Amino acid sequence: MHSMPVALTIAGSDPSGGAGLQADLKVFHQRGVYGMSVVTLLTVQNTRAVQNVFVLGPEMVSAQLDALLSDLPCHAAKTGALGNARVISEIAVRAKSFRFPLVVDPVMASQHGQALLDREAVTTLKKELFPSAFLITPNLDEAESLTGMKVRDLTAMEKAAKCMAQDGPQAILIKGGHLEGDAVDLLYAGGKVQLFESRRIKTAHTHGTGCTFSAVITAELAKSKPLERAIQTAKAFVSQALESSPKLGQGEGPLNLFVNG
Ligand code: PXL
Repeated sequence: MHSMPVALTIAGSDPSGGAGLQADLKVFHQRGVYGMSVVTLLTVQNTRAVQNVFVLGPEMVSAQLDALLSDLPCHAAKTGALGNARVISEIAVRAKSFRFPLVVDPVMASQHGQALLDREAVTTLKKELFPSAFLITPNLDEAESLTGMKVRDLTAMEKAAKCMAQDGPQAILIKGGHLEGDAVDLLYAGGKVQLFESRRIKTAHTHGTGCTFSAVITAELAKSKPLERAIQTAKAFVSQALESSPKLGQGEGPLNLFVNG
């Protein structure tokens, strides 16, 4: 364990503080990890809707990254919403020399369905960034976009994970949160399949669930925890955070990021 574990999020801004880089930083802090952030895009949003998205120029993204990594330590990083192919390419060039695990959360849309990634950028994500990823964490919709397969049950999840492994990430975790029944996630790593189950929690307040989940995993990796432990911690954290969501705002509110998971 590092004396002060440090994690980095490369993600979009959600000014409502429930998702995006704001959620990531809160989660890093809550898990005892010093958090840094590189902004890729700005959203104008509240719990009701995303009103606008502005993607930064790739040179601004890479300049932020270079400023941080030429100065501060970093023990794990994650990516969230990346906006477009040019931003992804800039990050991918640098990710080749990361000496710490990179978690790629292939965010494609906001909670309300607003696109946070161009269609053409999906190919760039797969071809350029996935080879440097330690872990990718697609949900069912993202797994479908990434593979062109229908992914709605465990058998298809296993097939899709094996398909995505060919793009180069060391581990693939497909989140089954939108399956019928219990939430079952499927991990494919080192040629092995493993399932992680948790109870389904009924709540309208799910804004930032995916960001929170991948941020907990990244924080645990920054503390040198093994991947399976990190996933278990993330599932427990998200379950508790959903169960005790503070019901803020008039739309789909944030989770309770004060839990101990
Ligand atoms: O949860 C996906 C996500 C990621 N990044 C930003 C978002 C959202 C969802 O709303 O706003 C900036």
